[in-house]
Amino acid sequence: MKHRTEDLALFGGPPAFLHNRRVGRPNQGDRARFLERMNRVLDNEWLSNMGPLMYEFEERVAQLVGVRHCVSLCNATVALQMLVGDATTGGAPDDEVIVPALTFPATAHAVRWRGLRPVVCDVNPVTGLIDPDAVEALITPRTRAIVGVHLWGQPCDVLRLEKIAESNGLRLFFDAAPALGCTHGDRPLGGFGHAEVFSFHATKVVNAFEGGAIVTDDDALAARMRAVRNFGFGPDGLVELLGTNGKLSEAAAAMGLTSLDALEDNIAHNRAMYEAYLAALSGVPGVRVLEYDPQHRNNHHYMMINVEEQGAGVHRDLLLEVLRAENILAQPYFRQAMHQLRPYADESPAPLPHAERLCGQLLALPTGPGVSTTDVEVIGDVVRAAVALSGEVTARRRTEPAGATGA
Ligand code: T4K
Repeated sequence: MKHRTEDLALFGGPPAFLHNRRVGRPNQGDRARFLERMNRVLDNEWLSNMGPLMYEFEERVAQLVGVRHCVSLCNATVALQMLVGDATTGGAPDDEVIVPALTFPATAHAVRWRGLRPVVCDVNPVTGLIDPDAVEALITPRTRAIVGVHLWGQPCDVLRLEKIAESNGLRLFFDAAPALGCTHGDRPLGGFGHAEVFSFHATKVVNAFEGGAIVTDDDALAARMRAVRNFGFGPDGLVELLGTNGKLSEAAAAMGLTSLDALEDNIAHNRAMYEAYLAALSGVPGVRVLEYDPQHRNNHHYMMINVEEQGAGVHRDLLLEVLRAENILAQPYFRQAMHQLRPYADESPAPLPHAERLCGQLLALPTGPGVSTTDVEVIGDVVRAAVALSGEVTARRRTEPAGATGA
């Protein structure tokens, strides 16, 4: 336990870890299985363009989620672009798509990338999920679609959003990038709205180096998405739609399958780390582990805390600095709300107070296979020390410029 500011690595003390503990360390699964799959890929001499491993990956994901179709893609951003484009075919450039303010920039960018207007919506002050009342208030005759985000694997208010979309004749998609293996009640996320999108980025609970998928029960939508991902080629080999190149390579599918094999073990490990963090951070003033509705299953891939400066005495960003100096590579997800991002700053001048506040308070702590319960105890001790010494830490950071301490 660090008792004085001098003990903190930020002020010259020895770091808590020699090798970093970080958010987003890839879940690679069994390396021998991956190499065996890669050997098959190389032996097949079929590296991309709808190969056998890609189809196997799609089948496995569709089965896991309980939907008829999984259209695998090169990443989730392209998946969102494809869905938004499909929802607004034949529309006008000022067509609107409602997106939450608290998400990764990809959600809003996908809308703008298709030349449409993302209308940014405030979120629930506790969960950070898109607020259905705020969604309703933003619907105009130009609204074409709503994109909810299952932030940190928590389900959006899917049933309410489905009703809102249906009664207003809107398309409803869910950005489920962080939410594979999560549920709403007993139903896996992936089966709600018109379609949902998963990310299989290196940092996600299932990693395919880079990858994504659209999952849906809509046969016609799935057929269009299969064409769009392949330059618009239809089953007869003729271009029938405006397409892109969104294909998932065989190497990505090999990693995706191997990582998928380990999904349940990873979720069990993450849950154990989550419980360990609850204990390690219990009673630290101003620091709260985000708690989830027990009716739904979370994959606990993101280990989120809320740092309230007033109670903790230290701002989230300074706590982040303290942790990073200790080789604890936490991540401030997210630093800015969507309407604060430069490309959108002119469009939605109204403040969105809940999202803005959460952007200054949320922090993702390391979890996943590279983190043990002992590590969690050490991380908990550093957080506890930073809060206990907050007055001095804040004062020293103000007077001692970065670098002067060797940090
Ligand atoms: N919608 C939502 C809600 C999303 O969260 C995301 C992606 C998307 C859509 C778009 O999905 P994709 O188009 O990417 O499929 C990371 C990921 O790049 C991004 O995919 C993810 N969300 C986001 C939440 O996290 P950064 O900017 O934080 O990445 P970076 O490079 O800072 O790395 C994060 C941590 O992961 C670090 O601690 C380092 C570690 N890391 C990273 C990589 C790439 C590794 O240990 N190994 C690695 O290979 O965005």
